[in-house]
Amino acid sequence: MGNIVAFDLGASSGRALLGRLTDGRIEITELHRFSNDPVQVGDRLHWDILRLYHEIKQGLLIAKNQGIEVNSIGIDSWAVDFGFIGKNGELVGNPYHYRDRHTEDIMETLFAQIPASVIFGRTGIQFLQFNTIFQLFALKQANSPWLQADNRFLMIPDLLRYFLTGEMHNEFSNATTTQLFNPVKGDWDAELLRLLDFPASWFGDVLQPGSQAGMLQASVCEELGIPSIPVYAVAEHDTGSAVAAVPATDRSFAYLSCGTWSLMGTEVHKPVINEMAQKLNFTNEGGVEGTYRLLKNIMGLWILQESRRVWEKAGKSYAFPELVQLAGAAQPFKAFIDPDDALFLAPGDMPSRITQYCHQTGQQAPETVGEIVRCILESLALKYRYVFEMTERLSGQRFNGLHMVGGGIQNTLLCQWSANAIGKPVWAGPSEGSAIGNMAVQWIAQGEFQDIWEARQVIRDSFSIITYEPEAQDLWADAYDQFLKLTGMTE
Ligand code: LFR
Repeated sequence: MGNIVAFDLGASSGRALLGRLTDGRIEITELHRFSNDPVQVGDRLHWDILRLYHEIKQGLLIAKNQGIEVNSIGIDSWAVDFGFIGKNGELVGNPYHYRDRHTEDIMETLFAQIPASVIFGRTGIQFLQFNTIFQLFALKQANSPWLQADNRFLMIPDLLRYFLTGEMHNEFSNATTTQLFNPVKGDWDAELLRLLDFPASWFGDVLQPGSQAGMLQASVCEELGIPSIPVYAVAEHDTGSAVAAVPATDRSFAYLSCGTWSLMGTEVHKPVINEMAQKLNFTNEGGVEGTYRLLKNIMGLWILQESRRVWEKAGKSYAFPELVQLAGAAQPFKAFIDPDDALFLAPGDMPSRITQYCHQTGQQAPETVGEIVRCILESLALKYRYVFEMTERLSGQRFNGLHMVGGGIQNTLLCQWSANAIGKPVWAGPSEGSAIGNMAVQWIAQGEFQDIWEARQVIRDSFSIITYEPEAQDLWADAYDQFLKLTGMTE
């Protein structure tokens, strides 16, 4: 069977995975893995988009040098970020990182102009200060030279696809995360664009996942010495690809895509846009085959990743398994944080911010590395319970367990504690969820699978899924009460 390649770009690393279908099973092989290092320039934080493009080409070269004939490729990445292409076809400026501080405090300024309820009502997207709508608004307020009416707006995978193919398209799953797309109309929201004074000419046609979005252009083929191949628009928002790969059997299922972010929710066929969804700040992000992800962002392993970076800078390097081991040995339930407190969004010294949070909430702060990691992981698991129950309430469903996908499932302690916290089984796997979902959409487009449900069946048969049964439920139920009290969350 043909070979396809999924490029999956995460906030700290990217990979090129080769996918093959043999005897009804998916086999994946890593061709290339590279770091994705955000670059701070003065006060601003950027993505190194040209480096990412270089690494994508490296991935194609590696395949060629291994004698692999690639039939098609797809790219997925984090959402919301973008660049502009100028009239001369060139990139205008270096895309900003969504954790850049330029959108701090911007939400209220925008709401004074357009009420939050209008924006939510037209888009169904949760409010996060880094959503594209707020980034563009901040750029406009700063008179950014990017915002010429004849420039074209492309999101990160759109940009990379454009460099490869020379064609400019916006992909659907990512477009919905801008908070400028109207899921009911199925197009950019003309009224919001008018209210914001954003030219409609920035935004192009929106391709559904599974559409062919061009072929490798001649200059790329010449440079790499490879034949031209199709480039597919997949679910280019990595969370969209991850959820496409959830190996559920039940059509009503809850998932947690676990990585730098923890994205928890369920799949729905119609966006849920009502007062409760806005109050609980749930989102409706576009997915594959007309589905939507009714979900909520939880800060995720970011807090741990940043803590590790701080310890490393201080000369103490820890591997993740070592951190998990230290957490396992530390005293349970010593302190709790709300991982989604605004304190934890921007890069920085998380251990100090955890101390600050604990002091503000009258708790004794964790001190040792093990205690700090334990505090982060326990608080995440408890926050999962909170959001799991909200998802049930909002969607009117009861779930009999939780599917966890993504690199975070290598943290077995977190998987076990998640099961303990929600009091239901966790089914963990596959860990390369986004890349596999990216492949699934390419295979559906090529007629290898009939639809996403057939793909999910094959994913279930191809990868090992580990079940974690809940343990120590009474202790975790008590901890949950304390967590709610100390973090000020109400049910
Ligand atoms: C996860 C993710 C989330 C999105 C965040 C920022 O990688 O794509 O879904 O909210 O990154 O783009």
